Amino acid sequence: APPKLVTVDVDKAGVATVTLDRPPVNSLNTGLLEELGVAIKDLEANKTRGIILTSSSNSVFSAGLDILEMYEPKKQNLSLFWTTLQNTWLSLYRTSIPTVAAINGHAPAGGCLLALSCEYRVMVGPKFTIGLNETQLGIVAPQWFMICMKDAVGRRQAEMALTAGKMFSTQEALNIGLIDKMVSNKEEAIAEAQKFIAQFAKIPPLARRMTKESIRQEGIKYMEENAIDDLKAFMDLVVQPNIQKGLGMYLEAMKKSK
Ligand code: CO8
Repeated sequence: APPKLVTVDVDKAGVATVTLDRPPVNSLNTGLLEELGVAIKDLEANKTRGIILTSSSNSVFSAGLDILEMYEPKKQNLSLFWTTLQNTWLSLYRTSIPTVAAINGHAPAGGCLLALSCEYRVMVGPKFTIGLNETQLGIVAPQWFMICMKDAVGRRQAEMALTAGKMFSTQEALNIGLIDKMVSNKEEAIAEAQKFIAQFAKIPPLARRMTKESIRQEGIKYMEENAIDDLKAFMDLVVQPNIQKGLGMYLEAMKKSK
């Protein structure tokens, strides 16, 4: 059997720790995204009390989308990749289960998106960075990435963050509300996540679920209504020669920086 890229561990309180486990950097390929989506659906079926999303690495939460899925792709694979990302994102963003990201390493681009899709973010500081850095790569974050950033920090901070493609230090992220809490290690991050989830024990679950669904309706509706157009835009953009060239150079630069 292929290695599991996502592991799920449910504690006695019924809270699941979902760990991204695709060394070295948890880059999000179709396989990992598929497994994450299935894990969320399974946890929903099992009436899990909470989801804590974290990483098996001690320096990277997730390096974002796997650039190898986008570089010189086969059309069919590219379409499956993006559709899987859309579906898994929507599952995470709208799940009735309380969600917390325990961000125990760098979280650029798609890594930041996963964290932003949770209800609460605890990040290990001070040396890690987080942000939607797409413009730095010469690509444009899709609108639903932007909605997630706006959800967390408001339109103005989101505009400044995204146009510059800024990667925030943990302290800077805390200052603008991109993360909710800074801690000094993973254990503390998990403990804070558990505390956040525990508060919902006293909240009627149906009211909680409907409130979450309602307050997140912009993002949910956006995906429900635009998934096909969003897929088409991605497919058209990614195969453009200048984008391909940029991705190739980026891969090369990452190799040379060793
Ligand atoms: N995809 C594929 N491979 C990657 C990625 C990635 N995103 N990130 C790192 N790798 C690879 C490296 O090439 C390297 O490979 P090898 O071992 O073969 O040389 C290996 O992973 C380890 O990487 P590093 O040596 O860089 O590891 P460090 O621990 O030093 O650094 C970081 C970790 C900070 C995560 C660093 O790797 C990094 O900054 N990575 C790039 C992150 C990034 O910019 N991601 C953006 C992806 S794009 C995206 O998520 C959203 C795009 C949406 C719109 C698309 C429209 C076209």
